[in-house]
Formats: sequence, C-alpha cells, structure tokens
Amino acid sequence: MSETARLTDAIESQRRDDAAAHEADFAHIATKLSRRGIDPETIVARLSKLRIAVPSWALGAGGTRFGRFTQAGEPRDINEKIADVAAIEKLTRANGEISLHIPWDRTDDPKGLRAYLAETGIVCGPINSNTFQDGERPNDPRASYRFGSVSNVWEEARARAVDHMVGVIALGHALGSQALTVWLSDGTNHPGQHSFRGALDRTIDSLAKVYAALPEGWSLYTEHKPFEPAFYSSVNFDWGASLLIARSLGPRARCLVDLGHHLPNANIEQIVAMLVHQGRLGGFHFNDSKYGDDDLTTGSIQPYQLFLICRELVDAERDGAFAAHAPDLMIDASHNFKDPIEDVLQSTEAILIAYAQAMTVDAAKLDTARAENDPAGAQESLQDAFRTDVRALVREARRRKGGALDPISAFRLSGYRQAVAHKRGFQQATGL
Ligand code: LRH
Ligand code: MN
Repeated sequence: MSETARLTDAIESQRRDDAAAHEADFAHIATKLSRRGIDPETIVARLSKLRIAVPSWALGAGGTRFGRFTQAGEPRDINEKIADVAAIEKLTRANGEISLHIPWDRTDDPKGLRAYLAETGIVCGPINSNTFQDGERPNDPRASYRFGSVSNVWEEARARAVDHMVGVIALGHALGSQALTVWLSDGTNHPGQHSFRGALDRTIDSLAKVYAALPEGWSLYTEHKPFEPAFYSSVNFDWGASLLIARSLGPRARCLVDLGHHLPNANIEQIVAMLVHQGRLGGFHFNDSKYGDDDLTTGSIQPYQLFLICRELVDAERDGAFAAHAPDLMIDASHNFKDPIEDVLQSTEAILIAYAQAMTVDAAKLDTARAENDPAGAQESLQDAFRTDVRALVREARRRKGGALDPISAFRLSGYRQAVAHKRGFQQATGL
C-alpha cells in the first residue's frame, strides 16, 4: 500500500469516527461566536486560505553542537523531502509549500524537480541562501566565510557570497519561487574585531548586487538575529538593522521575523507592528523559544505571544496594509526529540489556532477601550478571544478542504513513518 493510500485511509476512517463529535463542537462555537456578532464562516474562509511553508531542513532530526540523533525514515534527498511535505499537506491542507535551502537542497535537474513539485502540488516558497557554511573549503582562504560573507573585509568572500545568492535566485526562479531569504551569520566575537559601520556598508553594497539580480515580481527578505554563531555582534542583529538594510536596497526588500531571533523579553508583536507600519513586513519563521534561538514547536512555550502577533496581522489585514504584499508564513524549527512531521503538524495547528483566536477579537470593543484609555477593557477583549476554543473552526476549515480532522492522530494511524522508515532506513537528512 502506498504512503498516500495509507494517509487517505487514515483520514477517512477518522472522519467516519469523529464526524458527529466535530459537528457538535463546530455548531457550539459557531453559535457562541454568532451571539458575539462574529461570523464563524468568515473565520473558516480565512483559515482555509492560509498557507504555511514547511522548511526543507526541518524534515529530518535537528541537532545541536552537542549532538544529533538520526531518526528512522528521514528523507534522503529533495524528492523525499517534497514527498513528506505532500504528506503533511494531505493531512492539514495548509502546508502546500516548501522552503528550500541551498546548497542543502541543491539539484542538477531543476526541470525534473519543478515537474515533481507540480506532480505533488507543492509550491516552491521563499528560497534560502547559505553563506554561513563553506561546504567545500575554497582554495583561496580569503574566500572562506569564516570571517563573514557579504560583510567580510576580504573582497573574495563578499564576491563568493554574492555569486552564491545570485545563483540561488536563478535556481529559485527555475523552481517557481518568488523570494530569496537572506540570513547572515556575519558578526564578531571580539570587541574591535571589525568596524560596525564598515561591515554595514559592505553588507549593503554586496546585497545591492544581489537585489539587482531579482527577477520581476521577486522579493528579498532580510532575516535579523542578535547572536549565534557570533557572540559579540551580528551585522543584521535586530529589526532596526534589518529595516535599514531593506530600505537601503529598495522597495522589494522586506524584513523577515524569525520568532527565535530576539533577545529575552523583546516585544515581537510590537516589532511586527513597526514593520507593518513601514510596509516592510516580508514574512515569518515561526517557532518558539524559552532561552535563545531554540527553534521549538510554535506556540509550545509562549502561545499568548503568538496570539498577539497574529492579532497584529489580522489588524493590518483589516486596514488593507497587506494589499501590496502579504507576509510569507513559514515554519523554521528543529527537532531533537519529536518526529519532524509531527512537530510541523503541531506548529501549523498552533498558528491556525492563534490566527482564528485573533479573528474572534471584538474589534469594535477593543477600539472603544483604546479610545477611552481603558486598558482593562482592552485586555478583556483580547483575553476573551485568547480563551476562546477555536479548534473546531480550524478543524472545519481543514475538513472542507479534504484534510484530517486531527492530523497528528491520522498521521500515526496511517503508519506513514514506519512505511518510509522501512524504505529509507537510518540516514541523516541534509540540514542543520
Ligand atoms: C538561522 C535560521 C535561518 C536559516 C537557518 C536554518 O538561525 O533561522 O533562517 O537559514 O536558521
Ligand atoms: Mn530562520
């Protein structure tokens, strides 16, 4: 039996078993929301349009510098990664997109890969360059990324990074992508190691060459991060630096917010609002963290923060702020203990739930509370929504698109992991 058939069977048997319970739950929340003057159908319709890209590098086990534990059935190549994304999409109907990372997902047959993407119905989302690993060591040590890529004082490393990024754009273009995500590991470990202003100048100068290579309709996303692998300074260290760089490049450069790339207690929902205000919110790497860039399951540590971020998106959408460009939603996580597919399913569920909750906010009541400097009233509006169980709305949006009522238990019921493990064995997938 094929993996696809296994998933189909599991989804259908679950539908048969849980249909009545789901209908009752959906009717309950629909009535409750209608009584609050909120149309449940509007929320279901909006949810069914959300698409959250799956990172190719998160389909295998993640690791840390202290170790990595390969799991059975990790995808061995880009086609198996796409097959896993297609399996996830079959269950959720909200993940029909893969975000590739080059060279981890390099192919010498872009035509064949594009055909396979079309066959599986998976879209090629924003593509990621990699100027934080040398891969093969360059002959000329001045071309190594050891001391940085686009900000390196050595022109050889900068030129190599620009060539790489332009090459990634060309490959992405051939695969149907429409955006390049640039995360730079560039930085220092020692005060005085480089000139902050010099490094920024070289970064902007180098990325301007990459920006000039963007095809029609393409965007360039700058992804900020305060530290790691550099532990004294990072060139693109926060949203301010990212906005500076994006603005210096041009209108098609926007900022990508990775939730794990913020110092403790940073107000990420406010950062999102600032980037919306500037018309420069390009997209997200959703995950969660307790300490640093932990890349944990989205919504598993700070679900209220995720809700408040989604509230800023719902608000911005209501104001037409995304008419020109809606942010790309992507997951960026790494799994040391969980099955990678189950982790992606849980992250997706958390984002859909937070978005649905954000749409149940009584906006008029919130606006009134704000207009009357009534913080308690404002909090009541938000927390009413955050305490609303919207899971039946998320399930209903999925059910109407042919997905599983409960993706994780359907995944387990299908035996997909065991089936691919039997075929793939124990091999480490490319990625972190
Ligand atoms: C850097 C980052 C970036 C990716 C990498 C895999 O921490 O978030 O988005 O390139 O993880
Ligand atoms: Mn990221």
